[in-house]
Amino acid sequence: MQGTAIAQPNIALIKYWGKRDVERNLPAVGSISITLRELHTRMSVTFDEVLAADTLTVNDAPDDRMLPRLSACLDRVAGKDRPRARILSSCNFPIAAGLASSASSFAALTVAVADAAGQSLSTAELASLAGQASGSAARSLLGGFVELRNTDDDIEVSSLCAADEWPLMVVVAITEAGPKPVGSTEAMEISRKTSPFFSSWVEQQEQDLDTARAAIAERDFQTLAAIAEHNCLKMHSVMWASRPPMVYWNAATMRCLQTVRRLQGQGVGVFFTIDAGPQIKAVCLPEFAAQVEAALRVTPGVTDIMTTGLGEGARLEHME
Ligand code: 2P0
Repeated sequence: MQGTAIAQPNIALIKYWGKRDVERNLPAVGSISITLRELHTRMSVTFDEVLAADTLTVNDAPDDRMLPRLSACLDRVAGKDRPRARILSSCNFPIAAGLASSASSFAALTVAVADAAGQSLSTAELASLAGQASGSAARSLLGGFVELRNTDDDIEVSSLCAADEWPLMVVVAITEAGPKPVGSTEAMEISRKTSPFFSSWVEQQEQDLDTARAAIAERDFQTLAAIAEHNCLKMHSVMWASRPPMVYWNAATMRCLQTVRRLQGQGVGVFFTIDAGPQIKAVCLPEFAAQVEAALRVTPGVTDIMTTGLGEGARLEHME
């Protein structure tokens, strides 16, 4: 009746933006991500027949905001007539600020609730369930480089390369820790319905996935850097051209981007990516991590820095 799991967020190098089926939360496009190591979310689920309703505690404080989405995830895994549950969540990084907190939360929750319900599910089953809760969550089930593909009527995830087979580093520059103005779920629908670039975005995605997949197989950093930056800027162009426009960047985001460009000009192996928030993620070869971190730390507007390697997928944590 109890399960605890831990999962790390992932950062997409080839992005998921847009849905082909809103009801089932199926993505319009495939995506490729890296799972991080140092940032994590722990989710603990305890079913209790005595409880009248699900409860949620986030970082030791009662917090109902995410409860409807978490309860729906519990229903999908354990059935609607399940006992109510006490959910404890802890997270060591800012929530809902474009750092993929929903990915690690729903990956950990799906694994934890399956265990609490006494179910032994395959990665395919977990991916389908986690993906219905949050599209990017299915990718956090696996470690290292992960591809999410659309199948005929669902999604599937696979590992392209383990974390230790290409140990890239990621420097996350925080420019604003507050929650984002428009959540990704709503923003994606606005883009699909209004952006004149949305159809080209979807059409070109297979080509970007092919390029990135081959670059990862060959450990070709420059090719991966070029396609990841291109794909990221295309996604933001889709958002900027939406009505209303969605601009997640702030002035410091742009300054960080210029810092990365300057480093690249000096021969540093680094590239940027930006999600639905103002933070910059600078992905780099391990030998340049200290230099990238130092340069971003002194970039005006950067309030915090987190440097992390690549990590493993979601897993159960057994209590002593
Ligand atoms: C990604 N993002 O691939 C992209 C890039 C944000 C920008 O996946 O609606 O929170 O819950 O399926 O997973 C954020 O979207 O969206 C996301 P839902 P999710 O990482």
